[in-house]
Amino acid sequence: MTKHRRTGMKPLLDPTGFFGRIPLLPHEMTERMTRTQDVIVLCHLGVPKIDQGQWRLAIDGLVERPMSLAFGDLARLPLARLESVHQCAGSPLRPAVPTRRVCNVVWGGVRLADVLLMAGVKPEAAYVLSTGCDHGEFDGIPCDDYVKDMPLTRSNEDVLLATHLNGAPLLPEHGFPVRRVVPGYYGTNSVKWLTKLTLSASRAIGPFTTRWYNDPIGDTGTTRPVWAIAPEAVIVEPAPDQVLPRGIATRVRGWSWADGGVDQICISDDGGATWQLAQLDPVTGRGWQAFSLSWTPPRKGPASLLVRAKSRDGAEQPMEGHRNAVHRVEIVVT
Ligand SMILES: Nc1nc2c(c(=O)[nH]1)N[C@H]1C(S)=C(S)[C@@H](COP(=O)(O)O)O[C@H]1N2
Ligand SMILES: [Mo]
Repeated sequence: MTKHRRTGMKPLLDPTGFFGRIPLLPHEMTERMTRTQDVIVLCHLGVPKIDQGQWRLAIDGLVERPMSLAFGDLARLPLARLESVHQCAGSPLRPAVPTRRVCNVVWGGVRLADVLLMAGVKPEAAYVLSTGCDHGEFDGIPCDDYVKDMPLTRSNEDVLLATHLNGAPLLPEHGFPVRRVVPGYYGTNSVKWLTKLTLSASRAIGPFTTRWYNDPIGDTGTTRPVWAIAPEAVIVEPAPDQVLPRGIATRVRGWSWADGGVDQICISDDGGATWQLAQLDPVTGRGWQAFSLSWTPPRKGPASLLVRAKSRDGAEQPMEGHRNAVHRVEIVVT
C-alpha cells in the first residue's frame, strides 16, 4: 500500500466508443446461472486496456487516511462471493423502454465495507463516488471518466469490489481488473475499470449522474437516480409463437427479481383482466427467483400471456410506459 497517487492516467481503449453485446432473449434464459459468454455487455465509451500490475485504486475525499491500493493489497482482504441478478437499465437516452437486458451471475471480490474501514470514513460522508477510467464521448458529450454515486448506508451492505465473474477473473469488457458491484441496483451503478473511490457529502456531478440516469417522479418535475432495481419478470416458457394444444395443461415458467426480492407473481391470459397466482421460489442471495404456473389454454386462436411481479416492498410492475413494464408473450392455441 502506498500514499503515492497516479494522476492523469488515461488508458488506451480497445474498442473505442460504445460497445455492447446482445443479451439472451427471455425464452433463451433457460438456466438459473448465466454463462459468461451470455452475460450482457454495456460500455458507453469503450473498453480500457489495463495492466493489473500497474492498476491502482485511489481512495480520497472524506476519509481519515487517503490511500492508493495495488491489486495485491485488495487480494489480501477476505474474498466474498455473491449470486446476483445483473440488469442494464436500458439506454439512458430511452429510459422508459423495456430492454430485458438481464442475467444472473456469481460475483467474487472484496467487500467495499472492508476497504472503507481501512481508509476510515469521516462522519460528514454521505455518498461513495466511484470512478472508472474509461473516457471518450457519449451522445456527443465529452466524458473524462465514468463516475457513479451511491448512498454510503447502502455501501456498507453487500457491495463488492469485484475481481471475479462466475469464478474466473473479470474479462476486459466486464471491468478488469476490478469493478464495483452494487447488488440490487441497476448495472449502470456497477462501475467497471474502477480507479477511484471518493467519499463525499454530496452526489457526483458528472454527466452519468446528472444528465443521464435520472427518472422523473410522476409529474412533480423532480427526478430520482436510477439506483434500485424495480420489480420485473420474464417468461421463459412458453416461447414466443409457440403452438400449444387447447385443454392440455402446460407449464408457464420464468424468472423474477427486484431490489430486496419479489413477493408475488401473477400471470394473465386475458390481457390483464384477471390474474392467477404463480408459484414463486424464495430468493437466494441477490439472485433471480424462479416462478411457475400450470396453465391450461382455454380456447383456440392467438393468445398472450402476461406476467407481473410485486416486490417485497409492495411495488407492482406497470403495464406499459416504464423500463419494467410487464413482459408479454404471444402464442397460438390449436
Ligand atoms: N466504467 C464504466 N462502468 C460501467 C459502464 C461504463 O460504460 N463504464 N456501463 C454500465 C452499464 S450501463 C451497465 S448495464 C453495466 C454492464 O456491465 P457488464 O458489461 O459487465 O455486463 O456496467 C456499468 N458500468
Ligand atoms: Mo446499462
